[in-house]
Amino acid sequence: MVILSLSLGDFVWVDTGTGVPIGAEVKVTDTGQIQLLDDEGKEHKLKKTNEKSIRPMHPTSVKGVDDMIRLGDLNEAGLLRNLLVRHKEGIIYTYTGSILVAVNPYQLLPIYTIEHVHMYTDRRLGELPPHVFSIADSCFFNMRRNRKNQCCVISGESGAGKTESTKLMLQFLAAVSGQRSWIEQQVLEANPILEAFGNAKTIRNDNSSRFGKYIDINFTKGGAIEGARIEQYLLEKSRVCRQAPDERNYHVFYYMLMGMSAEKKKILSLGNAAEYKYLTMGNCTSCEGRDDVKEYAHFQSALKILTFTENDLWEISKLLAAILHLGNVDFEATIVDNLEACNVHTSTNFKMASELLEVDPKALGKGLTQRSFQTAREHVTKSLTSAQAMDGRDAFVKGIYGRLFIWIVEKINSAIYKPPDEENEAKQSIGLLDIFGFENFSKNSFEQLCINFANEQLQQFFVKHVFKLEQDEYARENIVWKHIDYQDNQRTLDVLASKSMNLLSLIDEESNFPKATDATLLQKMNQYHEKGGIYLPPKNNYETQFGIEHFAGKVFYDSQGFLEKNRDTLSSDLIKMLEKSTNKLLKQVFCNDLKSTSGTFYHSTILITITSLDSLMKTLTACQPYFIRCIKPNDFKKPMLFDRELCMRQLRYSGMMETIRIRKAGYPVRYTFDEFLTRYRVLLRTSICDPKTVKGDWKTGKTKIFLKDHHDTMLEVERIKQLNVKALLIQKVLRGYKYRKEFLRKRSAAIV
Ligand code: AD9
Ligand code: MG
Repeated sequence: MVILSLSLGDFVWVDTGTGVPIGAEVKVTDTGQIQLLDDEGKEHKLKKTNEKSIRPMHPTSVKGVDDMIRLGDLNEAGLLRNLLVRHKEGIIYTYTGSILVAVNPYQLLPIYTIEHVHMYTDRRLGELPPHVFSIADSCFFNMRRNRKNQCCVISGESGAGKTESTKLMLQFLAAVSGQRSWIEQQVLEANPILEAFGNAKTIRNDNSSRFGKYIDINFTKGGAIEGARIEQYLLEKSRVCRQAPDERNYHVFYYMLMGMSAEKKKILSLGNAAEYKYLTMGNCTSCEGRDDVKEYAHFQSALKILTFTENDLWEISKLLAAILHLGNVDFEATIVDNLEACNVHTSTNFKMASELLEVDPKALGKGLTQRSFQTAREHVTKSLTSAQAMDGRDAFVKGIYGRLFIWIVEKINSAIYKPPDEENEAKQSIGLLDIFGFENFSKNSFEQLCINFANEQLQQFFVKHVFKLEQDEYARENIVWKHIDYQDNQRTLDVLASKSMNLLSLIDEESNFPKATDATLLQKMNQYHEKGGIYLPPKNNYETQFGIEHFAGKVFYDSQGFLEKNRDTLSSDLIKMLEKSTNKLLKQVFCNDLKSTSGTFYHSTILITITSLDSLMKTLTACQPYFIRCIKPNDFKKPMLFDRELCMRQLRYSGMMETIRIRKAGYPVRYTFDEFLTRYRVLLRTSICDPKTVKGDWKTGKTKIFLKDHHDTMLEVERIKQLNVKALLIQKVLRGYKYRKEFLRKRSAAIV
């Protein structure tokens, strides 16, 4: 009987019937009774606990292991407890082979010092405890060893720690690539600028990235950082005009209002955050733990480092101030020719907005309250209702901010990116991908659909790399292999973007029909996808919500506003007005629109998203990838709190269980015979080539040799040792040679 064989201090699994079995220790109570104390501090009386629900725990699960593939209890409970016991001890990193799992500690840990950088430099993965620096070092090492570009895909939901991990990777790469040079500093300081314009406080994360980024860091042949290029994806523009409760607009607005000198603010006629509608929609203007004054100072110094001039900052501030003033502009409803119309309420805000945009106030007023269009025969002007005018104003503001953001990223790139010259061969590079995490709010809209689509693509990249290509190659190389099943999200991607009449193409097509509405869109989606199972149609004809079965769970989207959001239309009257503006920066950020002769300013958000994600996938596919899976341990941004259910959900949808299985059974490192021989020839006469030493599980295929991660580490460590021994020998020989030459010289001198 299991219970009777238990002794004090033993660890067991208890299945409480409520989910994944929990770990528990056998203890004795004050009254001398034996009981189980589980990982959450709950007591279980042995008498009441059904003995069938108790299983002994494998020793590896008691204290936890560095690499999940070493777990004896290879099941969900084992995997979850491993992260939990480590988290309790403040250990946030765990490997699954070469994939890093990082649990957000929500506190500053003393593990990112320069000593840690040195410690992890030029050490193979697995030699030291798991660390994000080790992944960065491996990317750097492999880039040089295999002469192949590397990338690191950092995923996880909002607040899980992707952006922080990206910054730590960058910090490490900058430190190991050489002395702190100007370009390295520039690459590092691009971040505070991007975050000022693209990050905001949300309910999930006080510094949530509202755009995706891919930083491609270029290195010289010697391994020094030569430059970098930043690609940005899908900034959430709606946040500039609207924020959900307890959320803020982009950081930069608050920085400016808190940090700018009083004189400058006066010129821009700026007050406090509380005075602006665009900053108070979420009823939250400050962010605990974030000092906007200090951040503004940092932002300003970063701008200088990235070669933005004082004047650039002033011009940017003018546009930001114009946005805030525009947000406070009111419209008065009137009736013209029996039709609803509106007038701009001429306030200081309105005057300041036109002054800062350097446009004629009359033209701005007209542009905001009327819309002109061309019919077959004539040019017609139509008055807008005040609601329409407000929408048009918001679209204008989003247009300015979105283009300003793109201009800023381009300007940063012009400072840090050195295009390859003709003589130079292609650069070596390491790319870091940090996008917005998967989102599922109580109300989801078009923005969430785009974000989640991007996350589906990334998940597919992971699935392809870790499961599909891997197992295909075993088959090609005739390696004996038992297929491992995995959750493939390809079907969701097909419904979203590949199948004919896929959801994204339907949205885009409908956006092209002037008469289409969100309701007609929904009808079409129902018509083509009702029965597939991935698309979940609305429950009845009045419902505007549809659902999608994503890899990370079901998400319901409200179709209202989809077409308008995808069209992202800007009034052609306002664009025409900008032609006459004397504001240089404003004209520059709109230069493509001003050049356009089509007369419509319709950008398909979906088309832009698909095109940029396709190009990202191509880039990633051409690299050797590393993966970091960030896990958010609780919803309260609290240290030392590990919500088992929340973590289990993330581990499940990221496919961690199957990943461990394949990494445990598989051979993720491979070389062609030639490559292998060239690299490890030095080990030929060492004990490592003795079949007794090289026990274990490696395989030879038709053209390649297949290894486990730990073999690779062992071979590299031994190789370096041998090379060092050889180098010492050579030194000795050379020294002997020098000594002998000197001796002969002296002797012949003596003879003479
Ligand atoms: V989002 O999808 O952009 O909303 P991220 O990027 O995944 O999200 P982020 O990196 O911003 O999350 O982390 C959220 C917060 O967790 C940070 O602001 C830190 O306060 C905290 N964090 C994350 N990682 C670490 C860490 N390694 N050490 C200390 C951390 N704190
Ligand atoms: Mg982020």
